[in-house]
Amino acid sequence: MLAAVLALAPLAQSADLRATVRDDQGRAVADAVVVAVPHDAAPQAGRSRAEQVEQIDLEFVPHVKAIQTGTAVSFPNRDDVRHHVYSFSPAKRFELPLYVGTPAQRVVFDQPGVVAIGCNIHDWMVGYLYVSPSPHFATTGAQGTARIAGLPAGRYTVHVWHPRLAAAEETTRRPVELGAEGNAALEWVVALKPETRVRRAPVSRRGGRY
Ligand SMILES: [Cu+2]
Repeated sequence: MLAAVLALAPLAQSADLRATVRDDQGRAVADAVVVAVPHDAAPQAGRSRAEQVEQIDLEFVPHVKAIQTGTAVSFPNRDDVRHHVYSFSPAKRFELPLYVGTPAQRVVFDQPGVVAIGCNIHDWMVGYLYVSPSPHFATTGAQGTARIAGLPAGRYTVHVWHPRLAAAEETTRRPVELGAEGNAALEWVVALKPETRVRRAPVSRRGGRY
């Protein structure tokens, strides 16, 4: 009986989830990953499109990137100095020895978790890959907002990660049900640890040793 009624109802095919992340001073938080984990659906196959983390002006671009588990990522060097990209993170240890241009080797991130990446030459270069089993994620921009588009109707747990998150990621969990009402909006206020990046050395972009 109930199933018949549901079958006749105009079901929303998909919804958008809009997320806003602020710190405890009320400032917009950029580079926060927002992940929606469906309660029912089994994880879908990885996104086929190629992903990349560039090195531009001696920084990783983007600083934080979310990918689905199983995604291959390339690390193109857009600078005219050499980089030596590596990670010691348990979710993925890898090393791309000194290179210019785009290394032929793409790195497959086959374990969920956070992978911190660095450069052996430029100590201040730090980036993060957030490897998510769920295909539904987005990263906040300068305004502290992110939009996860095209979520199938259903129940989700949504959580937030940021490199400087003071509390455990689990504390950000929020349940949300997306149904015929369509789009939803969620807001987080998170405490962030102070920035502790290594100070950038005065390296010339041109004529450098590497
Ligand atoms: Cu470098």
